[in-house]
Amino acid sequence: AAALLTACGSGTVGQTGSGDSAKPVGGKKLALIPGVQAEPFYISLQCGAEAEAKKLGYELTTQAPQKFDAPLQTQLVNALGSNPPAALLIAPTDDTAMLAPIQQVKARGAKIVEVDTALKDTSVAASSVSSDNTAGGKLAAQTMAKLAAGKSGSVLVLDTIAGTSTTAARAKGFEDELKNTPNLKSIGVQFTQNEPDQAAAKVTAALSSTPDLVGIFATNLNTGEGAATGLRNAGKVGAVNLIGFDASPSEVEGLKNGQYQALIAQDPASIGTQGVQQAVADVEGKAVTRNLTAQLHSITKADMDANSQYFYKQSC
Ligand code: T6T
Repeated sequence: AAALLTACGSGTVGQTGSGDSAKPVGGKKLALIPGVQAEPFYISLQCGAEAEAKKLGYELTTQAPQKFDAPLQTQLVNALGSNPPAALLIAPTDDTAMLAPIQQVKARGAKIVEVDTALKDTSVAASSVSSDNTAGGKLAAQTMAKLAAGKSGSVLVLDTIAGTSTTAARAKGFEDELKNTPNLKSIGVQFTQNEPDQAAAKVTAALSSTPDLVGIFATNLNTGEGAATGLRNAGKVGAVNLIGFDASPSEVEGLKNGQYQALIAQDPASIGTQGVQQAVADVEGKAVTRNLTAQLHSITKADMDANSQYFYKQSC
């Protein structure tokens, strides 16, 4: 009930055009169900999706769970009911648990497009649009190696919740690539349940168990925020290199004041735009591309002004 609900009217709600007898399921309605509400990555994605839907003459309605949580997201998917939209754009919060509810919507006739995260079962969605998250993890490892500048030490990886396809791919890409830098050794991937407090506690524990800790890779916004808190509490800001994923206003502020040494920014608006394009193509019986990616950018304090176009939005 507390989910965020916004609609972008196109003036064509429920219509398929005059004289159009073959009305597809859901008319010109699209539904977007992001991973979590009131969060700059998904807000920016929604902004891109809404603008594109409007351009193409579709109505896009967004409902997001209060937390990045499969049971909460399942309720929203189930609430689409027996009259689903023409297409559902969704960021599955769990690569397995979200399979059954999404399949049910598909069985009722809605086209399925994954935005950001994806299901393990690749047969459900017509199209998946995301960052190349494995490449993002690699980019973070290469940036970590550059920042270490030959210094030896240990590195901690903070993941979110097991079953999150995006952050899992980032962590794996990072660990695989780090093997090419023999002076840096990963002490492993730790899960934080996407809670900043848990990320902070993991950092506090790692600092005391691993005196040679020289770097942390935080695989998303909340893990980064928590890691920054952990380093601040221990007086280790700047002494341990922190690389975050995403470019929320608070992360950008953290980059500016030295809490992060680098951010890997995604292009969420482009994921939303491309997601709607694929959904509409599928609804209209046109060719659909199974996998599409959006650009990633490694940003440091030195080049942040030149990269401000990649910073996420709090509202459209
Ligand atoms: O990093 C993004 C998103 O790509 C990921 O799937 C979940 O976390 C974020 O939404 C950031 O909080």
